[in-house]
Amino acid sequence: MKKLAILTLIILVFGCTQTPPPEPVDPVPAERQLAWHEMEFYAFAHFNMNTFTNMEWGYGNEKPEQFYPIELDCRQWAKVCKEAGMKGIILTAKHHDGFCLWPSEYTEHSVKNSPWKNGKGDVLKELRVACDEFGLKMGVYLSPWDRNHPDYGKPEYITYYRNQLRELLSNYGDIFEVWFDGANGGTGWYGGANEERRIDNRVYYDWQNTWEIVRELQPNACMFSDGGPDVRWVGNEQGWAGQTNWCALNRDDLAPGLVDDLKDLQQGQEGGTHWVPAEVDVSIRPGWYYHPEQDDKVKTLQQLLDIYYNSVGRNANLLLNFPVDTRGLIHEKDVEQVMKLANAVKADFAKNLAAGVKIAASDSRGMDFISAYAIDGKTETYWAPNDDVTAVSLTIDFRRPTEFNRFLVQEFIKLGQRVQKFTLEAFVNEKWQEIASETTIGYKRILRFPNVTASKLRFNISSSLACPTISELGVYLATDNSE
Ligand code: FUL
Repeated sequence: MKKLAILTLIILVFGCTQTPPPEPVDPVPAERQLAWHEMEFYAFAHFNMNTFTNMEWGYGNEKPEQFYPIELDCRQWAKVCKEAGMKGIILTAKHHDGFCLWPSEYTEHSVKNSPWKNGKGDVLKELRVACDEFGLKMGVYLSPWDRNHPDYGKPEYITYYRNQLRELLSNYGDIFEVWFDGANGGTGWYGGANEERRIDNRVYYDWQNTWEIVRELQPNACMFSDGGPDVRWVGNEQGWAGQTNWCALNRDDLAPGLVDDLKDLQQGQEGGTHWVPAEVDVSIRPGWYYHPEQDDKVKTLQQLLDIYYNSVGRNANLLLNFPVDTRGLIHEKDVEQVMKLANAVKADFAKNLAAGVKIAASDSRGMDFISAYAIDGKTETYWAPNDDVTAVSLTIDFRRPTEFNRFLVQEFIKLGQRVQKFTLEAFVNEKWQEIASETTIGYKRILRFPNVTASKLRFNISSSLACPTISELGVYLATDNSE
């Protein structure tokens, strides 16, 4: 009875003094972007005319008859991606050479005039069925540059491009991402003109109105380009995001194919106007397209792990490309390597040593934001200190010497990205030792460092745009030993 009275009193006291959540720090992500962040790791499939001509950029004068995969199996792609822990596949529906993997009604330069399935095939449709079977999301790459089309460079081509976009976004179910490439204009076949055509990126595509089509037909899709509007290129194709990486970007200063300072893409812009997170696109082989001579150049496990930690571990999503081969399959060697990566990542994060331990915060804003929420395995709950507290720490007490070499931390990004600087300290031989000093966090940050054995770990946020909001913390002992 007495216990019940005390409990009621506690509930009353805390109930009356309930603290509201922190105010958001703008910019904040849209719902479609929040869903995108959670995908983390998904596949690019470069498969198209170039696969059969052994090219990276076809000129545009290729013949539909050259497209002839004998064992094309989108089910195999989807199975591999699913088993590798990927959440979706983005396919090159049309690359710069203009050949279409679906029977577009606006051109003859498509699968409908190829010998594949006697012109009755549709790769987009097959991919849709395969993605549905394996519970994967599907995305499309529709190259703005088209070296085949006679009207490229003229206003008529924009109508053509938009018609194709409408086809892709109307006939193949839910699309999670639309990829607008930055490579634009130059020499090409252009219906036989064989010339160089330059366009002004800023005005030619009238992007605002092209983007409207995506919003109208697929309101949940994120649009990728050098400068967003929803997801930005990371400024390199080697597989890394900046160690400092803000989701904020002064988006209106950028346009596809027109970026002056790649650093802005690698690191984002603190205080930028819009939420435009980075996506790291990189191929598992040197080329984007399949070249048999690269069969022995598939990235090693160590290279792939570095890519994973330098993308997913640095507040970016990882879009890993498979150059689908001439049979129409993801090559055995690529499958082998991506599975090595998947197994290593799984092993690295098999056991969160911070789950269920004692955790204490130097400040907390109340019952709904206690430090235990940072280690409850749920990203919807978070720890936050009081409003004006921007330097604050969380101490994890393992109660016994514990060995670890990875630290994972996530901000509750619904309220914006806030943390500007943080350090990690380990309590070793009765003394605090700094083991890392870093800048941003964002959706997810993972640190790799040499093995440390400590009884406590202190996570210090030393500066933040407003009080920090931390949704998850993880401490792990990875076996791969990469740093
Ligand atoms: C680049 C393109 O030019 C490459 O061919 C490839 O598609 C890559 C993903 O984007 O800009």
